[in-house]
Amino acid sequence: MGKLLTSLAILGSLWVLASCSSGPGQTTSSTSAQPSGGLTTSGPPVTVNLIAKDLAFDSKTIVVPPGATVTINFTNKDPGIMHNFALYNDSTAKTSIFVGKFVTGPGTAVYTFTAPTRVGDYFFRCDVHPTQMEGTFVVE
Ligand SMILES: [Cu+2]
Repeated sequence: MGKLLTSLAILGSLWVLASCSSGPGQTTSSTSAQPSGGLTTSGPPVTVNLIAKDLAFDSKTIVVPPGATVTINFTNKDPGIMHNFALYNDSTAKTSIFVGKFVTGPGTAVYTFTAPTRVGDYFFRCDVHPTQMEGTFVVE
């Protein structure tokens, strides 16, 4: 038991080191000395509710802090139609950051991923309807 906890602590430290070393100009303002018991994350947790309805997202813009642990509560309200949430570097959608599983409506999914640590505008869309369902994912 003690051994396991130690391993977890080491893993957590490595994770923090790894996430802090990426990207220049990062302000490490928050010394996240969280009490034990919680998972060590690379950023503050952010929860976003996103609804897909009538082949459209209810949000065109999602804003999160750099490196945030993002949880998207995704709801698909289109019966018999598949949607998802996928995050890409830019609107060419060549480089994916996170691709959520497809959900056939009516249905829900919870997507969790780590936001980019670099401030900027990214691109999200539904991979099933890439021209109809898209938005800007802002890291700031
Ligand atoms: Cu869709």
